[in-house]
Amino acid sequence: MEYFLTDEQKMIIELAHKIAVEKIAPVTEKYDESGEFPWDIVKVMSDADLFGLYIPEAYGGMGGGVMELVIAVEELSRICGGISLSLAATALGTFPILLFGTEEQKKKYLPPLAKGTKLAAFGLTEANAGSDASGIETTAKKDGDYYILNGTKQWITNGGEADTYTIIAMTDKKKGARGATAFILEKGMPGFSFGKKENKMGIRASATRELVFSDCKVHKNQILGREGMGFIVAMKTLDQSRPGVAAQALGIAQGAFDKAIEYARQRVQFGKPIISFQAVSHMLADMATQTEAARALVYECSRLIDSGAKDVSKLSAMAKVFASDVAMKVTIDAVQVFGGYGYMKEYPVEKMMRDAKITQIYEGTNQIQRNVIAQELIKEQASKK
Ligand code: COS
Repeated sequence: MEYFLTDEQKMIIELAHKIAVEKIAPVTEKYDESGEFPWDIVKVMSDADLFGLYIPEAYGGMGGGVMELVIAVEELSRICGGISLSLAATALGTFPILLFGTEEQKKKYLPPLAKGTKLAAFGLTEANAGSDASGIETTAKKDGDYYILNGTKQWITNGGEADTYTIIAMTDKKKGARGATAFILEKGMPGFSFGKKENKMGIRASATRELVFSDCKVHKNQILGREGMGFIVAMKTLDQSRPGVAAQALGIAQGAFDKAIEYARQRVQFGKPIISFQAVSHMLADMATQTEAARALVYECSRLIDSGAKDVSKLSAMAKVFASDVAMKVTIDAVQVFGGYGYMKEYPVEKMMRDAKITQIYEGTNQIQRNVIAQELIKEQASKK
């Protein structure tokens, strides 16, 4: 399909493709097995300026937007949805600073994130607060010009590897969602430590850890936005970052389809390549159609965000829910096309199926995305009366 990409965007895709094929493909299995963090590939991506794609030039970035980020994440995810996450999760941790940071905060934190010499992470989720994000229990108690943070964040992508963290904590529990505040924290601050690295089903090249705050003293200058604005910071951040998850899912789907069609052309049964059987070719037709539809939605949503549109929650949730459901379906079907071989670790599609699953869960489960979409539809109807 023709998406009227600019020459610059086509170059980003070419560059990300080259990195994915030449640098990432040879090591995906290694990192999937070991679960180590792929710092060598992060270095390659940072040397190619991929970390700066969506960050303004004034802060050391390339001056693009969500669309530039999304096409790079998609291309990298075609080969490895775990390694590409070092970039997408850094964007998730960077958006709050881009959206709500003061000039001083932006000047301090964005340049190393744009260069990829430092990574970022976003700390909202807790053991008892996943979908119910306003139920967080981490507290930030005011103490003069400082806040004292106590609590534990769970399942934080890039946790322990990142240097810069946006953390949402309760400054006034009584106020519910309006009592949360967002802070920028740095690795190495006294009272800020990390829990064990999680052993996951998929995206195993990505680091997921707890963040533990034990009387961690943070200056009020580290607040993003204002005290009490943390929930809005989180929600606006997720509106911007969900297309990144969608792009990761889209890339995984495309990668699985690429492998499945190649295999279906080569695999001979009953004297013919299996692609010549309608049962298989119709599966491939559906996989290609669904992936293309996901791409159209993800690109449209990214462009809407980049146009400066204020209300992007609905489309952002639609892109995330659709692309991730497509990724799950397409990767399951890719395993099916491969048959018994698809179930074996020597072939790439079982990893893609494991990697796809998380895209239906994180940055808001797909059930929550449907709630967001439904809420927006109700609002639209009400405004028509
Ligand atoms: N932009 C701006 N404001 C928003 C917003 C958005 N996208 N979404 C909600 N808000 C505002 C609401 O307008 C409301 O403001 P008021 O207090 O002024 O009325 C406030 O935030 C609270 O919203 P709401 O009442 O809808 O909050 P709920 O506690 O019911 O939660 C959901 C809403 C479920 C949508 C939210 O908790 C959520 O997104 N959960 C999933 C969290 C998630 O994605 N976790 C993954 C973590 S990152 S890997």
